[in-house]
Amino acid sequence: MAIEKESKFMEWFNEILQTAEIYDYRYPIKGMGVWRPYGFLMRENMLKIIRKYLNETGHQEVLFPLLIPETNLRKESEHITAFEEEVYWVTHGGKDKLKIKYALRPTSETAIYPMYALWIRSYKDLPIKYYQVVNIFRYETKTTRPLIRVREVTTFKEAHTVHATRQETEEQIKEAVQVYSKIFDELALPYLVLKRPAWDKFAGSEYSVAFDTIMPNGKRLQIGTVHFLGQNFSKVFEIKYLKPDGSHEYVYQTCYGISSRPLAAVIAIHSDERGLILPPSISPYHAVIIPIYYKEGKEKVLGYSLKIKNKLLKSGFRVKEDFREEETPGSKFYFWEMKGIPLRIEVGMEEVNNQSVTVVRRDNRQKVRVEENILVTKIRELLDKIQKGLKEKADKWMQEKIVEVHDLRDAVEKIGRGFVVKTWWCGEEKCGRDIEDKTNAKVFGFPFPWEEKQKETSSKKCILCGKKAKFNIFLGKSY
Ligand code: P5A
Ligand code: ZN
Repeated sequence: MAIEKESKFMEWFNEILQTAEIYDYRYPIKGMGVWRPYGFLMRENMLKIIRKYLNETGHQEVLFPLLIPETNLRKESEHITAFEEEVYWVTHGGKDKLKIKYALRPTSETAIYPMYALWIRSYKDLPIKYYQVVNIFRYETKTTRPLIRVREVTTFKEAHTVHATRQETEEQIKEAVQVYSKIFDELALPYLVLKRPAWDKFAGSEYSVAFDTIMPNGKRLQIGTVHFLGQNFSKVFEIKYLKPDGSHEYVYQTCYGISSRPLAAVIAIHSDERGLILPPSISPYHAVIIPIYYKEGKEKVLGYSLKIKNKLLKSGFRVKEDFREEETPGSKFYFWEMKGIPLRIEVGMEEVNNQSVTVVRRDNRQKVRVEENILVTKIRELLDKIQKGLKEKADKWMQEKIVEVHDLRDAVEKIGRGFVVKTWWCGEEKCGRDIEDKTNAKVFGFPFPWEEKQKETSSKKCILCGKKAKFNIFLGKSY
């Protein structure tokens, strides 16, 4: 790649999306882009991982309409106040002006909850753990960026759960955090799990927990959020249930969501100067087979390449062969390295004669000769190593991006140099907001769950007012 990733991150990012043919952002509506086949496969693989972890914890998939009547969207006041400026409205059906205009869902609470009110009658109907995978629309006012801040989020995975008690709902938050942790681990992403400060919670929630990662330029990217809604929505949508004792109570709710952002983070964090490095978990192909031959060996080399391919396909690997005649092996190496395929399998006459292949890792470019009789085991082992190696490297990288500071000037200086700072805060909202103003940065929040992580705080002081600290916070620039 011609552009340097850390210093000119956004340019680098735009270039890689184009060159690797992932997502084309030149669609003639701002904030909307096109998934190309290669990106589509990455998106599919990510979706499979998310569905796997949601399904195995008892979440069930549903599908609601795209349009929400204005009257419903307006019911929860905090929610509509926050989303008002971001809603796309459908005002006409053909030539007819609609009596009640419809919103293109900016998120689906107000689409789903009126139906929950119809479905939920008694405690026997609870809990409900539904999710859907849909596109949502937000007329974002901040600078839009491909995959990171779009106006059409094309693969929004949103879960909406309903519970009988506050206690059970708190447990659900923990389950969601666990599920999301597993998902991001499998994407080999480094992340912080933080409870957001009150002034930055999801509109309509009691509190929000967010997963944050750090991009190569030092900016925080929120890659997923989990919200405790309490009874805020159930009270306005009249979602009540009959308790075993015969009385009625409003239900408690949570919701949580993931967009295309984790994919942006995967692309950004693991790649190097040669292009993408994809974790095997979401790479469109685990391995690409490249034949190397001169005129005489062609048939034998191609035949053996196909044999290897079929063997790997049968064992469940995603494999592609590149038999293009018009390209040299060298240019194919270069091409698939840029595309980030974890393993390159080279097959030449020597390999044919020795019933073996040569395998090259994308992450560290190590080359090994692998006998055909142990091919499947060896490929699995190499992919595991790459997967784990990427996660470890990324975790370490992120830790190095976080530095501890104890005074405001130091914080400003470190943030200016592309770091995220770890510091302490008294817990007063006014103080927190002043910290944001004075550092021209955002308070990301404090570690979740808080109770288990506050030991080291007792001896610390608030970075602004100097009073006894209550929270260890993270602070930095943000998308
Ligand atoms: C949770 C799911 C919600 O909308 N309702 C249903 C809740 N939460 S959220 O925080 O507003 O969004 C969830 C995640 O989506 C990402 N995200 C976006 N990604 C790309 N472009 C956007 N315009 C955009 N808006 C939100 C964030 O990662 C967020 O965590
Ligand atoms: Zn303070």
